[in-house]
Amino acid sequence: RNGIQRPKGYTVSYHANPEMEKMHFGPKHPMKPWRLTLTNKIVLAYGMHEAMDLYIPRAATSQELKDFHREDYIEFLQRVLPTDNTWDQESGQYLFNTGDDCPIFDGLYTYCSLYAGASLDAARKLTNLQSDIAINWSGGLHHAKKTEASGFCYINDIVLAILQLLLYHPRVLYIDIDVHHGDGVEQAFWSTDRVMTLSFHKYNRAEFFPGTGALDDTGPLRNDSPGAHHSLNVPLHDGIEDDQYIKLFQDIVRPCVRTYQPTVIVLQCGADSLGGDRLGCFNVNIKAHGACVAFIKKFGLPMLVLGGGGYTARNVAKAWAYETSLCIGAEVHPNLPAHTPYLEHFGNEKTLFPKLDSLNRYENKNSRVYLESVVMGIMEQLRYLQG
Ligand code: TV1
Ligand code: CA
Ligand code: ZN
Repeated sequence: RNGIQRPKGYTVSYHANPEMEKMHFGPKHPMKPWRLTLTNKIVLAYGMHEAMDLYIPRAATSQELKDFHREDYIEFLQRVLPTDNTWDQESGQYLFNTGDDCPIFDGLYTYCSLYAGASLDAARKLTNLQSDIAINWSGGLHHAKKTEASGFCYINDIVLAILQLLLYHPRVLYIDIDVHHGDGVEQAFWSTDRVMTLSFHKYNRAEFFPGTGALDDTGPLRNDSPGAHHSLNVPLHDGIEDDQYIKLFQDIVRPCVRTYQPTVIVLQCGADSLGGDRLGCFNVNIKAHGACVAFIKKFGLPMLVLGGGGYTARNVAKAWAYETSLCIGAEVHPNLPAHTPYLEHFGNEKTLFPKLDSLNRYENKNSRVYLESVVMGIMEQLRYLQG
């Protein structure tokens, strides 16, 4: 069907639980789990399922969630109801940082345990050697902390998955192309040299969430701490363009892999770094976003591919479907198959690669000189690791 064949010589697994997709954060909230339905419909319409092992993952157990999160926080998530009063008089705050960004909605705990379960299953497929590339578009929720929710994230499935990988792998490279800084993952592995975190993001301390991830935030300051120089950040301004983004990504990732020599790579593919995203501010097109996935794949290391942000659902779905095709090494027709469900949702853009229209472009504030200085800053950090 559609000429989509299993990749030769390696296995790709795809972890998706349709139960997740029905969840609602609330009417005005930008996070729409429904974008996962749209993604899966495109993946299936192209026949990509023929080329992968499909799994409907189980929910993570509360015990598994406690491998990273504190017990009282997990118990809160398990118990709390949308009708509960979660305002704490003493601190003058909502409990565990829930509220506008991280509302308590119906099925919240199910939602959390499903996306975390999917990332754990995906990580275990890699450590079992049952797959070489494992995909979970419902995961990648990089802001969640040990004891609190943050930025639409409750459970940090990435941290849980990396903890699994660390049982078998000496060095994990985590790469994050979400437009926001991957602060929760960075913080969790701040003091170890067994995980290198690398986030590309829009940075503006005062005006853009979460306000961390400056070029000189690189790990503990004490040079004798193992984690020193193992947190890398690529702070960017509005409007970065395709060719700049691809070159920057390659110029930074290549030396990171050469220097750190990871045995597995975790890639968070947040699609809010695409042009036209409701919360983003870059001018990156789907092909360029996908070029990052294709570039990582070429290293031939086991790879965990996760979702993340992405708030213009039709673009998120196209990007993640295209990136699925890159993982299986299939060429797909640039027009969405005529039998794709919800095709009407894509209006008159039936192509996988819509052109970013000029109304949605941000003025490019990233000069060539600025980007060169960022690459130099990263190279400087890597020099500390060469011993
Ligand atoms: C309810 C309804 C919540 C409408 C939140 C945008 C909303 C935002 C909403 C929103 C919104 C943020 C902050 C301010 C913290 C707050 C999945 C007190 C139109 C990984 C998370 C961004 C990004 C959080 C998550 C950010 C991810 N932006 N409308 N909230 N301060 N929060 O700035 O990295 O993509 O915007
Ligand atoms: Ca990022
Ligand atoms: Zn984001």
